[in-house]
Amino acid sequence: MDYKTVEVKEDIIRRNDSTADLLRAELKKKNIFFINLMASPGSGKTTLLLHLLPILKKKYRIAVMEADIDSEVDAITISKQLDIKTLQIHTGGACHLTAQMVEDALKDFDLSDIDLLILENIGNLVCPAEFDTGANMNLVLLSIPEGDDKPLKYPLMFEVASMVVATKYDTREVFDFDVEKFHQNVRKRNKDAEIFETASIEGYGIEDVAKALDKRISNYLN
Ligand SMILES: Nc1nc2c(ncn2[C@@H]2O[C@H](COP(=O)(O)OP(=O)(O)OP(=O)(O)O)[C@@H](O)[C@H]2O)c(=O)[nH]1
Ligand SMILES: [Mg+2]
Repeated sequence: MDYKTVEVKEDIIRRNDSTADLLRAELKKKNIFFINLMASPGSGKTTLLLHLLPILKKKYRIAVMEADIDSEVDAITISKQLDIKTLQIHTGGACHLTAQMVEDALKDFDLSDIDLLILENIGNLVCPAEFDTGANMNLVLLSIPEGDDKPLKYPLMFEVASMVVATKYDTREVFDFDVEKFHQNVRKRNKDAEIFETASIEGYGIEDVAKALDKRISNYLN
């Protein structure tokens, strides 16, 4: 049979990059700092936000976009517990968000009184890393139960990170997590990313993450 194969991935990613650049410029005009939060399913993204945002909320007006394949669970949790403006995005099966999907979602969102926009991306350690969402930084989490070797096995996620935060630090002994090895493995993928350890429920390390984020946000905003 006669057939043809067409490589489309590179073009999709190139087009996404230019949409992301335009979106970043639009948000800059509105004086909004945009954080893309990425990690595996159940790694503690929402729980970290629940403990981190009350600190950042003292200084910044925050909105959260929750991206999931389905359900409103995380959006309801954030808006109820933190009284923060929240938007739920459904991808209908897709395992990542493109910049276009973010831009489309933001059309229905009033950003006029917002300084800080946070996207909790779909729980996935692979696909979301491939797509620039238009964010100013990628905040990547790795939960202790996943293991200290994950930066070696899922390189791109750790390469695109500005900050890497280990979560569920309270479980490190049960899961035999080697913190030094974790740092070394992140460094193999990324020379510059700031690295933190947190246990959200106990509040461990949260102030340090908030301080580091505050520095980046305040440097960016007018
Ligand atoms: N022991 C411990 N458990 C935690 C910690 N942070 C989160 N968890 C638990 O981990 C589970 C998943 O947490 P979520 O915050 O829902 O994780 P998520 O990454 O937002 O999950 P998805 O949005 O479904 O991908 C919950 O049962 C949390 O209570 C922590 O610091 N320590
Ligand atoms: Mg969540």
